[in-house]
Amino acid sequence: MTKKITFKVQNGGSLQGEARVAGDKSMSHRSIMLGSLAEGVTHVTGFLEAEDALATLQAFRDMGVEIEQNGDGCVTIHGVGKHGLKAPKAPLYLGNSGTSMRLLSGLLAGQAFDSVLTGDESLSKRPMKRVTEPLAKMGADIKTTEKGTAPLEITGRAGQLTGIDYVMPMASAQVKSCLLLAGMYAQGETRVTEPAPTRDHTERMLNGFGYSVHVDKNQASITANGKLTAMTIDVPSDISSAAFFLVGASIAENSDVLLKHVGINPTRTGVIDILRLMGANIEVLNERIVGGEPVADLRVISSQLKGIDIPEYLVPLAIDEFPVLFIAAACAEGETRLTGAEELRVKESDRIQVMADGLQILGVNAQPTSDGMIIQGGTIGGGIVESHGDHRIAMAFAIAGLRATAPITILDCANVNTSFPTFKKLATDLGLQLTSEES
Ligand code: SPQ
Repeated sequence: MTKKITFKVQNGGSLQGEARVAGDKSMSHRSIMLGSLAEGVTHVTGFLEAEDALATLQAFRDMGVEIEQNGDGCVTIHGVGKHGLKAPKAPLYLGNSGTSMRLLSGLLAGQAFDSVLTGDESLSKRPMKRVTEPLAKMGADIKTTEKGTAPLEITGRAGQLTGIDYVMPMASAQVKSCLLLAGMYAQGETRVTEPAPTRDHTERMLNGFGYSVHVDKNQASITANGKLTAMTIDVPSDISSAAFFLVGASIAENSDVLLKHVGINPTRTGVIDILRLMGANIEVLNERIVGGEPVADLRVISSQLKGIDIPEYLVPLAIDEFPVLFIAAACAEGETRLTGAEELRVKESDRIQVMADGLQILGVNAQPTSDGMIIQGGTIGGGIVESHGDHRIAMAFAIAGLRATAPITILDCANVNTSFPTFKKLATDLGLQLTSEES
């Protein structure tokens, strides 16, 4: 049986010092996928050795790719080429990772073998029709449960997929990436149009591997003509992990933190924009380009935040940061309103309901709405909150302890290991009074 982890955070304190947070999860997944399909040996540094990205790594090992883990985020992938994957002997288990399942469904739809994708309880509840329906239009054969959830049973349709012109109903990097990966095996052109910009790591990394993806405004297109040539990839720190300390150092008195080597791809920096609109003091230092991705050091100093109406165009650019942004809102002066974020309801948990429930337990006036939340800033009290096995919710409530008036206990925190296994160590090194108990 998997162990239960409970976080206990003492209230108060400040954050000070320097940290390099965990590697970017989105880029780590994609480095394994594309490195496996490349010709030659790809070397990755900064790889996120956490459960989600390791689920992707294991899936490709199960499809015959030799992948060495050399420690400290260094991974060597012996690419098998675009047509070199082998049939897995058993279902591919993808744990908690939506990215693995949705991107792999596109990639595997056009292979010369069948496959089955499974996941844990949370992943098995997440909507998969958003990928299986457009894939079916391309000629894919994927069975889901009646509810449109995993397991996904994929019948390989090598040589039988056809490109489509797809206008996505929601802003989703996973749907976009899924269809681009399927498009690498389809006849003709596959075009994907997004309603708002989402993270573009797939497009950038494919181009880095020498496989052409054409991007024109909000449309990305790809064909089956091309090959991937091995390269080296330096994965920067994940801004979604850095976000916990951007908020923590903003809300805690006497804080001053420098976060090193953080990816600041403009499709990911909504959290900086939102915090700055709230009055945060964040400096972007030493900006540089590393392997086609912008990277910088981020310095953040305590400040009195104020409530805002979060502009809707920033929502997809900060989609994973709302749990901790709700904590920022709870510490701000005045009201913060989030709208246009219904996607938060179908993440690892219903992040609107679960955060509202936890904030209310801590005495915060937080009203969930169908597509967001209205939070009156004020005092955060102590209490026992549920993370519902959602890593970002567990870490967000741990950060809330910095401004709480009494200790906070957070239940069901084992999944912090899916994205940020070094969270507890880095957070305590910077000054958070956090302990954990296993049962
Ligand atoms: O992989 P998973 O479980 O879907 O992870 C999450 C997260 O919070 O870590 C979402 F719950 O991040 C997604 C993100 O929300 C990662 C991602 C990607 O790498 O392409 C894209 C976003 O999802 P979506 O549904 O908006 O495409």
